[in-house]
Amino acid sequence: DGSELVDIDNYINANYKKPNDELFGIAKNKNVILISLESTQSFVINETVNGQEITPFLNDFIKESYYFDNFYHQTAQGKTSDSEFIVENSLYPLSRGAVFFTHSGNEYTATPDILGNNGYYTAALHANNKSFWNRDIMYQSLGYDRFYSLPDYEVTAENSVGWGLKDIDFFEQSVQHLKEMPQPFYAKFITLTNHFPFELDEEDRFIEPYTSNNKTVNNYFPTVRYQDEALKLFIERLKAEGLYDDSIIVLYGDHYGISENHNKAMGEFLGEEVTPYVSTQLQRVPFIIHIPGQKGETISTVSGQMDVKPTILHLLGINTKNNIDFGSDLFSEDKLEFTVLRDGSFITKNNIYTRETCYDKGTGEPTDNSACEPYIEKAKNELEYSDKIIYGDLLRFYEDEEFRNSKTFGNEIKFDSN
Ligand code: GP9
Ligand code: MN
Repeated sequence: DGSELVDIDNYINANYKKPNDELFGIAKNKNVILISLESTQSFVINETVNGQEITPFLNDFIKESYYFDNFYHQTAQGKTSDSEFIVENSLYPLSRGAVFFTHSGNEYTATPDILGNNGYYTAALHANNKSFWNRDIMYQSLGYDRFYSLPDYEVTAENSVGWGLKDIDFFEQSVQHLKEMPQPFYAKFITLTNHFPFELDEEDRFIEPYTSNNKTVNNYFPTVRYQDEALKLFIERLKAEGLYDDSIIVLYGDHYGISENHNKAMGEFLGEEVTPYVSTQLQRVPFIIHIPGQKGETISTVSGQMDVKPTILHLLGINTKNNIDFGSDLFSEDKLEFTVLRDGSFITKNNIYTRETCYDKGTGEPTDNSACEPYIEKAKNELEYSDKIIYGDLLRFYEDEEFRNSKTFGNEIKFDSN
């Protein structure tokens, strides 16, 4: 039965944060263009290599958008697929394996599903084999109407590099698909060129590589720069097609690009040793929301991929009060600054807890455990609750009448002074 879900639901309810009055529904019925930025970490934003900007387009774009500079990826072995899972379900991925493979048959209440019920057409676009990461199966469980995959693109030797179709060509060809979609649409784009080992053709190299003795780290910068160019051209196309003003554009980094194997060269680039503290801070990925007519601002609230689902839904004016979301609306005035990574590390306003050590964010040095102590149990609980949902396929009880009734009962016996 759904009794296990009732406990979890009580926890979720207690953590629910009400939406920001001014922004709730600000983008009602607008299209949503969601873009997954392959291997893009926050440290490249507003940064240079050999004196040249790494992300000139994004550096400008964030000035007219909401930019979250303390936003963490929460992925594990499922990499890109984990990021998709987290972003659209507000659940944690699994600590081993990829939930896209292991639990694709579960019931979910994912963003595409919800938006489909709210009059949206939903599509995922990615120029790779449809079965990669089991996407063709999982996307059905997430509620997608359509998956534009490899056969929907013209892929040749000339327009490919590394893992496949180059980002510029991917976006260019995707505009055609976008134009054919009924509106409002929710369209998710998954980029590819900035993928390990960061291969690039000479003609696509807008900046020179970094110069350390680590090829991976060196080559990362030109592919990030290439992706930035692809984004610039895509936005220009959206403007030309008249789609820009009718859409909110949401970008997020999927996971790290530079693993801990490259700490030495990364330390060289950053000018500081990559300690466990620095390494955790390197798990920040860009999160950007552009809303037509809104000036935007940089927001430094501690946040993670988990928070994307309720944030988007609230902007579209869709209530999330009854959802089983572990994240919360990033615009909510009482958002708790607390983000848990899949390895059990967590980040609060003033501290980072990783490898059983509590760090002070002011100094980056280990500090007394007492500052982290109150959150240790909470972090563990969240991961366990989320795992229970996935292993027990508990969201299948979500629509269940018995669960609904017990839930209503639970709510009614609470005293609410409002
Ligand atoms: C593959 C692409 C890359 O389709 O999403 O996957 P990754 O290796 O980053 O998980
Ligand atoms: Mn990826």
